[in-house]
Amino acid sequence: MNIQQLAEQLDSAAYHAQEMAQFDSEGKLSLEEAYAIQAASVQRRLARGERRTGVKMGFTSRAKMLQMGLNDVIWGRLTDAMQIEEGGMAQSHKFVHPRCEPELAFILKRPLEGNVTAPQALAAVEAIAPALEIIDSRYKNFRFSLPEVIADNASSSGFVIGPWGDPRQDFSNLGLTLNINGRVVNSGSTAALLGHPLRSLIAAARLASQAGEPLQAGWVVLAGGATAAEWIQPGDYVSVEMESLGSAGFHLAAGEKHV
Ligand code: OOG
Ligand code: MG
Repeated sequence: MNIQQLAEQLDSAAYHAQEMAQFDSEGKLSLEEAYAIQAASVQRRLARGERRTGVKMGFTSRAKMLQMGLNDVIWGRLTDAMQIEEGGMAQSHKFVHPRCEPELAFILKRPLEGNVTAPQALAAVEAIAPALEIIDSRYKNFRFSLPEVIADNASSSGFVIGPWGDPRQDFSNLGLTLNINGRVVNSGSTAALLGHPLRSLIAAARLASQAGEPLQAGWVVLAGGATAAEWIQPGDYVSVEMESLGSAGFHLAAGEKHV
């Protein structure tokens, strides 16, 4: 299988919300090859008219590394079609087996390229917000090796962003909860994200630049799940509550799968 063929398979699995078999469960592909597959699959989304809007970071917390059994920070590409309006409705037929996790989002007012310092990163941030990511691995049983999850655009599927807040406040250790139907299912802190969420943004700037796609003004960066992810079901209302920044939520609608 070559890179284009795998990209097409993954893109089609995501488009039709149909699971596919793992193709490299032993993790033999190089990370370069895996990111090349990711880039080619996202290229297909752009060719259908989606617009690139940012980057998501993965495995930036211990909770997520432990849950998925992988220890390397990864990243994926976000498009406008993945964003769900705050308080809005996500269509369940668009997902294979969705999970949700609480995140912190950055939006940039300036490009951020290469190896940057924490003050440089912060100076490029327009605002921060509580966010939710819906991850949906295209692989059967949500199981994958490191190259496989990278090729699958780091399970990117959907995200919701809450109210934008002032980044000139201490957001290093904000308490947060993930709630399903009003019940707290997970709790944690933004400190879970590499010790400080800004480190996740710094890593995003470096990794995106290495890929030749440096972070742009106006782009969103999702800093990674601060707690383990939880399965979500049609009919659920899912929300994140973050100390001082507020909350964000969405409904997962019931619906038939399209094939
Ligand atoms: C991979 C994506 C990881 C995060 O925030 O850590 C991720 C996965 O867990 O399926 O989005
Ligand atoms: Mg995530």
